[in-house]
Formats: sequence, C-alpha cells, structure tokens
Amino acid sequence: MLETEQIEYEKCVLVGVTTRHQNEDKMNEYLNELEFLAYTAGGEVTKRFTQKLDMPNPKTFLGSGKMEDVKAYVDQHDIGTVIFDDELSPGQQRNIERLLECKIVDRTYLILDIFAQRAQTSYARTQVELAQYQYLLPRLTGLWTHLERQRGGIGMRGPGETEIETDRRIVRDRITLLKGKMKTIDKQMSVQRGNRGSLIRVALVGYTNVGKSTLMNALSKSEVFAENKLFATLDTTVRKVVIGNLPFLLSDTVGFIRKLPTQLVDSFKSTLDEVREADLLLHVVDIAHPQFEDHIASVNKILDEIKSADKPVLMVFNKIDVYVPETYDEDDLMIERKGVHYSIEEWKQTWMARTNGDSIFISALNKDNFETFRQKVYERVREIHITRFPYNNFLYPEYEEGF
Ligand SMILES: Nc1nc2c(ncn2[C@@H]2O[C@H](COP(=O)(O)OP(=O)(O)OP(=O)(O)O)[C@@H](O)[C@H]2O)c(=O)[nH]1
Ligand SMILES: [Mg+2]
Repeated sequence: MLETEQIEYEKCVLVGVTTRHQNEDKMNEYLNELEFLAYTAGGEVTKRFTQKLDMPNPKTFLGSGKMEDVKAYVDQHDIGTVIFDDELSPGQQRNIERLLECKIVDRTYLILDIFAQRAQTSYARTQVELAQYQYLLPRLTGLWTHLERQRGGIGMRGPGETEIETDRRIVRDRITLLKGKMKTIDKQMSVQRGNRGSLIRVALVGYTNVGKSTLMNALSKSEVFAENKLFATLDTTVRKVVIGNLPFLLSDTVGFIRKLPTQLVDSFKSTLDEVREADLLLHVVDIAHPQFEDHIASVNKILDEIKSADKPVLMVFNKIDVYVPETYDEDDLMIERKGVHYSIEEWKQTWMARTNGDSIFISALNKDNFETFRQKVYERVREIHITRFPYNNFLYPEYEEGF
C-alpha cells in the first residue's frame, strides 16, 4: 500500500515565470498546485524561483542571471530536482540540465511520473508507459545520462530510468508494441462495457482531489482508494448503485488537471471511454478550493477534447463542510468584494443559478445534504431511463411517491 510505504522526500525547487498572460497571482496559484504535485511525487519544495519575462527564454527558460541564482542555490543546498511549471522544449531541457547538473523535470513529466507511481493494474501501467515513451521520444539525446549516482526518486520511475540511452528506433518499436497491446485492451474493455446490458451509466468526473472516490464510496458502499494527494485514482471502478428501486452503473475514474499532458489524454483513451459512453455526468467540484472556477473550466475543456461536452451534467459542489469565505472589510476601499468573499448562499445566486437546478451542494465526507443529492441523482437517472424505455416507466415512481 502506498500509505504505509516509507517515502523519503527529495529536496526540490520550483521555477516559474510571470508573463503578459500570467500575472503574479496566477503564477502563485500555479506554483501552489505544482508544489502539491511535487509532494505527491515524493518531493519537498524548499524554494521557488520566479521571474517576470515577456516570454520564457527560448534557450534556458529563465534569463541567464536568474539561472545563476538557481545554480548557486542548487549547489549550496544539495538539491536533487528542479521542477519547471511549463513544458520545456527538448533543447531547453538539455541546456538547463547541462547548466544545473541535476534532474530537470517539467510539469508534464512530473504528472507522467505520478501516474507511473500510481498505476496499479497492468492496464494502467501500459497506458502510462505509452504516454511516457511518447514524451521521451523527442527528448532522448543525452538526457540525465551523467546522473548515474542519482537513481530513483522523482522522474526516475518508468522508462526514464533504463531506456534513456537507447536509440530512437528501439523506443519507436516499443511504442508500436504498446499501441498494439492497448488496442487489444481497448477491444476487451469495449466488449466488457457492451456486456453491461441496458443499465443507465453515470460517470463521476472532475478535477483531481475533489472527492470523486469519496462520493463513490458514499453512494455505493464500495471501498475505492481516496487520499489527500493528486491522482489517487487511475483505474476506473464501476459499481452498480441502487437508489430506491432504480439500479444504475456508477463509474469513478481518473481526475483531470490543468494542462493534462496530451500524451496522457491519448493513451488513457480506454479509461476515458467510460466518460465518453456515460449517459449522465456528475461533475464534482471542490468548492472549498480557491480556484474552483478555473478547475471547472479545465474539466470542461478536457470534456470537450474527449467529445463529451454536450452530455447531461449534474454539477456537484462538494466539501461544503470546509468552505469558509474570506472575511471582507467594507471600510477598506482597496479591497473589491469578489467570489472568495461569497457565502454559499451568495454563490447560488451567481452563474450557478443559470444551471437550472442542475447543481447541488454537499459534503461527501459528512454526508451533508446527501438525501437531496440522492433524490436528484434518482430523478436524473429516472428521466433518462423512461426516455429510453418508455414502456416500463411505471416501474419507477417519482422519488417522493415511492419512498
Ligand atoms: N472536508 C472534506 N473533505 C473531503 C470531502 N470529500 C472528499 N474529501 C477529502 O478530499 C481528499 C480527496 O478525496 P478523493 O475522494 O480521493 O478525491 P478524488 O476526486 O477521487 O481524487 P483523485 O482520484 O486523486 O482525482 C480526501 O482526503 C478526502 O477525504 C468533503 O466533502 N469534505
Ligand atoms: Mg479518486
């Protein structure tokens, strides 16, 4: 089990730039998330370096002066890994690595590394391995090769460790092989999904760490692994859930994140098919997270990419038990009252009012408002059910009549 595993945290630093498109507040939010990712991968962040640039330096990401600062810090504090918030080009990666003489990991590779660490089934491992090879292919030349003494740790799980020096042809062969394997798996999965008969399919979707697995457990009395780290879930779990007398299938799957690497979206096709083929999506949101609106936008963007944006959705605002609005001093003219100051009641009057009752506020952990939530899910599933099977609608009464 991951929880009992003794993790030795590896010291690392974060690097990000503020640009015209990305102000300082945004930068800090992104770096907070990057720090959480680093922590999930087994890293302890000891310092952040940021710089204001029109655009990242094409050769070294940061300017050369700033890079010297990073180098001095890395040498002085025995830092194992430097993590960049954006995807580095193969050239940038090489240059920086030569300069800093430690592991250089970008956001994409960090996410791939966490996926590799989390993958439990051979199916998930195949998907992650494929994504990692696709990421590595253009970056093969000399990456980290002189770092023999540093084995294991962040960025060293999966193909990065042993295959780094092998030539591109071998990697391409491996990609072809894995793609073949995925095709077989995809076929099996699709047959399995086809065998589930006529039950309505509901999929939990949402940003990572919002409480999807917790909600799954609460609804279905199953034991899906939930943890306060990112990407606790990689494999899809499907459970039959019965509310009242109405059975349906509920699936819990991988969480989304801002800038989810495209390699992962591609290779997790089969996992994401669960979402693609669902009749109803429960879009779970962590309303206690200060950036929850950005999270919703990221999730919607990915849903769009996997052609699932027009499905019926129930917005589930979770973690109301820990939602605390920031205090607002009306006398302070410098402070503008905005979302972070709203109470939940006020939030309901915002754009959320336009979801036409297709939203619900709950705590999956404490089961606050859970009965209303179950009722809402029942109604939505029933609606789909009687549209699809009009001849047996007498089986499923209105929620109140029935119970
Ligand atoms: N306070 C509070 N915490 C919650 C609630 N729901 C879930 N959590 C916590 O949030 C963390 C993440 O929960 P998960 O259920 O693993 O979230 P997930 O969306 O499945 O995450 P990934 O699988 O990593 O994408 C855990 O520590 C949960 O205990 C809630 O309603 N209130
Ligand atoms: Mg989960």
